[in-house]
Amino acid sequence: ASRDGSFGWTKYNTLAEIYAWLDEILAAYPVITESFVLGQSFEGRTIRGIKISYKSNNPGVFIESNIHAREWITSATATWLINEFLTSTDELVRNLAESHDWYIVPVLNVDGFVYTHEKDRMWRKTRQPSDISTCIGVDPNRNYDSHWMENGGASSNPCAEDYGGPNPFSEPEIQAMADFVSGIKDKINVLLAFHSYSQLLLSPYGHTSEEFPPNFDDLMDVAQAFGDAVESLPYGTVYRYGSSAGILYAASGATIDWAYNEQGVDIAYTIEFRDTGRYGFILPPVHILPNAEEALIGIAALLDKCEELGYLKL
Ligand code: 0X9
Ligand code: ZN
Repeated sequence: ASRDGSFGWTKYNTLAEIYAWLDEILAAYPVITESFVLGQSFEGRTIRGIKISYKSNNPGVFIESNIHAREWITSATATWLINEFLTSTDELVRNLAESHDWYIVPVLNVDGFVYTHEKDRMWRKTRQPSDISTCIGVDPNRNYDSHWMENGGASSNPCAEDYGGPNPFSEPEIQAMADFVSGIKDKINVLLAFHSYSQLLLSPYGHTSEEFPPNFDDLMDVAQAFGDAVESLPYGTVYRYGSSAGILYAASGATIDWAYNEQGVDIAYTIEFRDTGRYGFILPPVHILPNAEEALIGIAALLDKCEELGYLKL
């Protein structure tokens, strides 16, 4: 089956389909791409990623996707981006693809993702049982050891959707992510965490709205570049931006805050994709291509602004 025929981004794919497609891509572009493994999930699945690198000494961009199981638009978008970076003949895309090293994990919460396909479409968390409750799973985006459980940014109730876990890194998926990213942190200039929905670009901090990160003005300039670029497309889609705790709600122990605070990644955002609530997590597949195109154009503008502000130095 041709990649375009079987994986045309007209439907949402299962983990098995995504991994089979990844293998085809890796086989088709053996020089440019490299497979990597973050580790194993609680249920024993492999958490896979792909590195795309056209030349040495490029700034690094890490994309984490589908940490929340039900946010299917994120892995659909991440896989489309991988395909564009490898196959597009558009000048803007070629330049974007070839002037950065890309580390892309299409599905981080693999157990939860499979569960959304097989049992409960609205599942969010991991699938590890609790010692103190019959409720299952931890919110993986509350499980990092940066301001873990602070300021009401996560729940200590195992039945809550934002349960932070019994301790930081209780979830093997998050421990694996932390181990991998900390091992290459000097190569990572920008980290983007894909989520849905609400059309937002969220910067650190998540744990408090009382304080702002040292380079907050730059983070907002970069976010505005993303927003302006997306809005200029024919769809006219509007993204709002601000700090996570400032414009959304307190969320402590999230990926971007850990990357920013503990790993020295100075540019880190949570991107909440389409829509603004009409369909929410159950976004019809007809949105995949326009959402992905917005992500591409937005990320291109975001990285241009990062370059201009001096954030892509090696
Ligand atoms: O609550 C979350 O984890 C994210 N929203 S979602 O609807 N996709 O669950 C927002 C997290 C943003 N906060 C930080 N990154 N700190
Ligand atoms: Zn999410």
